[in-house]
Amino acid sequence: MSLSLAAAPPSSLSAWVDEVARLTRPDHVVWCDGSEDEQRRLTEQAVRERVLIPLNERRRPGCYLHRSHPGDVARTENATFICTPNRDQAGPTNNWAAPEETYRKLSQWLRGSMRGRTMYVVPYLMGPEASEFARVGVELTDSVYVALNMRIMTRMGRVALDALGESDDFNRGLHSTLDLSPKRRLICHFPEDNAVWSVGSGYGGNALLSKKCFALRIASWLGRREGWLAEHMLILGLESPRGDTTYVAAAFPSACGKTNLAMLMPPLSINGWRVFTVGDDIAWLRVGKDGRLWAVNPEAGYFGVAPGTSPRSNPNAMRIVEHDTIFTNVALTPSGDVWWEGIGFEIPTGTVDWQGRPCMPGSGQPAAHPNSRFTAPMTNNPALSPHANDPRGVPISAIIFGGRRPTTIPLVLEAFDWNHGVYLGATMGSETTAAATGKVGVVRRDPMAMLPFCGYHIADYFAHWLAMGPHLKHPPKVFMVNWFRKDADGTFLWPGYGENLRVLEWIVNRVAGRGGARDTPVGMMPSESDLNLEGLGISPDRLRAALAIKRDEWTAELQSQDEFFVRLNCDLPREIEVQHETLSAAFEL
Ligand code: OXD
Ligand code: MN
Repeated sequence: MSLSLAAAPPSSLSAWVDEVARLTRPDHVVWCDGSEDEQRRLTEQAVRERVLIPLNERRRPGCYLHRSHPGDVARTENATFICTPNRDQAGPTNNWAAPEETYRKLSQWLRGSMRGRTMYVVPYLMGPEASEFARVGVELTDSVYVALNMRIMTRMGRVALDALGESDDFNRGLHSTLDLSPKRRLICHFPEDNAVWSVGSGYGGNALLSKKCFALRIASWLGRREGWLAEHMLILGLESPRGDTTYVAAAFPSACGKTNLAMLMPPLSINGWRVFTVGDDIAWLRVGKDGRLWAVNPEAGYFGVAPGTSPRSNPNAMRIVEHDTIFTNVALTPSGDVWWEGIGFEIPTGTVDWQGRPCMPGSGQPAAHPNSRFTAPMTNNPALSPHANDPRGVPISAIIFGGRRPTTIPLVLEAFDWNHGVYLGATMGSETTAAATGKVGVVRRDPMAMLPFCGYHIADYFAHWLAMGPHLKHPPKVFMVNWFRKDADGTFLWPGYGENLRVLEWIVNRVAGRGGARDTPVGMMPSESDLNLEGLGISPDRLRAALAIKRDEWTAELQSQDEFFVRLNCDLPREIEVQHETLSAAFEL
């Protein structure tokens, strides 16, 4: 075993690295320092080993394509476990396994698993340097693809070891791809040990342990213990024509355009507004000394879904992926460029699909995998917020919950108060797509978009949200939005994309105490005249339909919420029940 040390780690870190190396038996152990020189060396090695395919250097400088194992293309929720001393701590929405037994089983799988391989020691910092929010993680991985992605997604290397100093307070992440067999694939979280062991998958959400595993599942546990929140939220700054900026955090389940909203480009018809991205996926939130809620994006890069990304849907993302980007499972054109469904131009003749096979247009097989991705540094973003690296974070004035709902949920509504806002988040849902379930139009409840990411009992999670309220002297206002309501013909009522800024403008006005609203049983809502509709050309009928509250739809909604609560089979906080009862009474149910 050869060892190259770029920095002096604390002895507890070295001892743990040695212990894992004794178990997994790598030929080499490489400590990553995060330098450009190291990135060049690892990239060259990945190209030699055919893990990365270089793209056309003129068209996409510094860009590479990775093709994953065809059976390893997405997060595997059924193989994801929370390992707490007792099952109840994980709650009814998580898979649970006993910690000791799981360590024993995985240790057997891992024995000698890195023979003939290199083990990369990847220290990383989540959150800006010198920030109260920041936490250190160290991932030990036998995948050079993971090491290179981690360098984009986090502040990786020396900076993390410096932040760690002599402390042994860091997330211990152990990752081995084994033979990528789904039969030996497990992603196990040990919240009490601040540890994650992930085996048998090289896919982002399973293998980049900083992201869903540490920054959401483990961090949500730490947040509950320490009085803060780790959320599946984008953060954006909205600069008004007057020059003041309002920061908003927003939670949406997958496939609801979260990255697009985080990078929204104001339409030409709305003058003077600018949107800045702080984060596109994860927010860590704390109560500041001033009684406001402050947030950082713990990540340093974007792991975005490629299909559907186009100059129309997300012009900033198209600029972001022009250089220094790793693409995973997209199609490759004959000129060495990338292509995916919905990119906005025809597929070039001779393109090969995500598995390297000739594309057969008309075969029904997509050229890019539907979950193909780009990994790009946030510094590529032309709309990056100047506060993305601010150790203090940004003050959040509004929290937005949203989902894909063809009926029922209006374009926008505002919660009456914090507790009502928590109820809106707790009852969030989104329509599943045919691709995901085989069934269209089924609403999957996804509280705060955290169903797959909450590292502990979901009822305790609601209680934690409610308990944050009294600590917030100036709580953010809470909103619910729905860009996806349809008419009877199945056509979207609201144009979406950049036009969503009109809804954000109303939200900013409400936060500033300016915008008008009327009370309805479900929350406060704008009238037509409260929204800036200049240059939009939406008919009054369609707008009315987008804002409508229909009793029959809400009767079904409340019943579906009831079914969800029953399925949770747990002690919901009384306050959530009170909100539900109040709403039912308002509809005289
Ligand atoms: C993601 C997800 O990859 O939510 O961000 O699945
Ligand atoms: Mn996500």
